[in-house]
Amino acid sequence: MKAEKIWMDGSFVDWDEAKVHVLTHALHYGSGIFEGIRAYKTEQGTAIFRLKAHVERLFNSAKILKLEMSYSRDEIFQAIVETVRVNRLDSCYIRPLVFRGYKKLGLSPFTCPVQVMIAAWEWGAYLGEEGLAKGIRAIVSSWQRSHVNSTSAKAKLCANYINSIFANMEASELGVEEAILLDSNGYVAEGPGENIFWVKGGIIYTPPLSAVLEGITRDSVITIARDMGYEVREEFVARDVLYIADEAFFVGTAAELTPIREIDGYIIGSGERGPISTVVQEKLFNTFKGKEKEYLEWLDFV
Ligand code: PPE
Repeated sequence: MKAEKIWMDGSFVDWDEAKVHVLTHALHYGSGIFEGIRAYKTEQGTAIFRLKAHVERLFNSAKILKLEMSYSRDEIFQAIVETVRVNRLDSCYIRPLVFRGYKKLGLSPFTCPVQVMIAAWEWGAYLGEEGLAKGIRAIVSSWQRSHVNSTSAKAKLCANYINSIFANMEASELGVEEAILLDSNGYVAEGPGENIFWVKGGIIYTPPLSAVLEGITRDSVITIARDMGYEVREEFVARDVLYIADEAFFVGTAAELTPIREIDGYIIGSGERGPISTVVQEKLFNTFKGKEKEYLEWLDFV
């Protein structure tokens, strides 16, 4: 994973020179927020998917963590576009990060400067090409999502991802590709870096937005599925509902739409990518590539 330049605090620096001090506040306490965005190669050139929504969420996350941004939404939007352009990337993943830098250690963050960086690089299928086509295996993690009074799920906080990392390590040590986390009430919440959907009797379900990140892919999938005529419901359910679902899938910027074929050893549906997952995935992937006219407004061309 490498590209040429990284945008750091207002200017481009060489990839290998984008460095911070070891006493950076965020390195010790996770006091940062980030975004994950993808750009895709389309017939009309490289396009960034739902950039406005990602910039909006970045600013909301910054507000929740009280990180004063010295750039406007428009400046960050332009800097992200420029980062893709200067690196001459077509399909890529983009990672903006806003964090407390180095000045004085100790929990109180306010004396530490707010730093901003934007990197972009080529990143293929998050859970493997085969996973996109055939589905992956998952477990329900013994780690649960943090209670809404323990952290903010609305903010894409660096520190939140420790919870995700525990779940990820557990899944990989058990030999499956991904974990599913329950919320503090025991209901299905999301993956470590994905929202989750399942299908039962032709209806598509996903958990409500409470302890889960308000995913932009989640929103896109709900919109696309409803436009296709499917009913989409938001419901709190226990893990056993997943075991008897007809289909299940993860969605996220990195994971795109990845079917889940097995959960805790239970085969989901027919054990392969289900029919509704297949058509929604196809529509979503065509949308990314600018092939769906009705969703062209979601693309910003580089
Ligand atoms: N939940 C979580 C916890 C999450 O981190 C993501 C994105 C989502 C849901 C889906 O949100 P959206 O990308 O807006 O559809 N996870 C990012 C980081 C993954 C990583 O490994 O790093 C991502 O997909 O970019």
